[in-house]
Amino acid sequence: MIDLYTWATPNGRKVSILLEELGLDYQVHAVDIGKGDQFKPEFLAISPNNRIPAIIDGDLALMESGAIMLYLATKAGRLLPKLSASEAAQSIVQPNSYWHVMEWLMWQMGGLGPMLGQTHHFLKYNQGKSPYAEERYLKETHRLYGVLDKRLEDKAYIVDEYSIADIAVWPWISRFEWQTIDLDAYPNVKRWYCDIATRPAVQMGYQVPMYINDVPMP
Ligand SMILES: N[C@@H](CCC(=O)N[C@@H](CS)C(=O)NCC(=O)O)C(=O)O
Repeated sequence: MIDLYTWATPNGRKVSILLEELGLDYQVHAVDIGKGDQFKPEFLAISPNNRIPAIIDGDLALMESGAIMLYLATKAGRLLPKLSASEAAQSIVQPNSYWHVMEWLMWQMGGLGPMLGQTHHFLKYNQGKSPYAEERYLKETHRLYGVLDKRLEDKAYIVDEYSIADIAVWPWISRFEWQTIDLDAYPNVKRWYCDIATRPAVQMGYQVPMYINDVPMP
């Protein structure tokens, strides 16, 4: 049984959706980041950066959603392409889809998530306080949507088959309304988003640790 420490945010939903997709047993611990639960010593012992999500699996405590996703997909042997046994044994690196899943997971962790997080901060929660920041992050948000739209031009999923790359990106796009994004301007993102939204595991994982709203649909 995996313990999941989470809240109803894109980073939290990345992990709950993945756990649902993998069919792994887990129990949920709600960490109310609005009330400061993330600063409690018992949570800091698991997640020293005072951020959700975090998991405990046996002796292993993990923070950082990207690391958690890699761990869970590796443990289950699904949603992350495998390096061949000979590659792993000989430390040979070949240009296969494993590396492209890594590439887009890192894109989400280092770019999409942090930038859209700033867009939420300035455009949704602090509108009018910093026109410069609003303009900067909205422009960056459109740039990132453009990059994703181009990537999805000739693909059903971000890398060949449905993978943790899609699951990492999708919950951030689910906040398109917060970001003042009209998905009609990004038709490939819209098609991909709507397709993934219909998955039962996505519908379930979105509602962890509690129901806030239905999955937003354009
Ligand atoms: N890089 C981290 C970011 C996690 C993160 O920013 N979590 C937010 C919620 S989405 C949080 O816990 N915020 C609490 C705080 O800012 O104190 C990850 O991907 O896990």
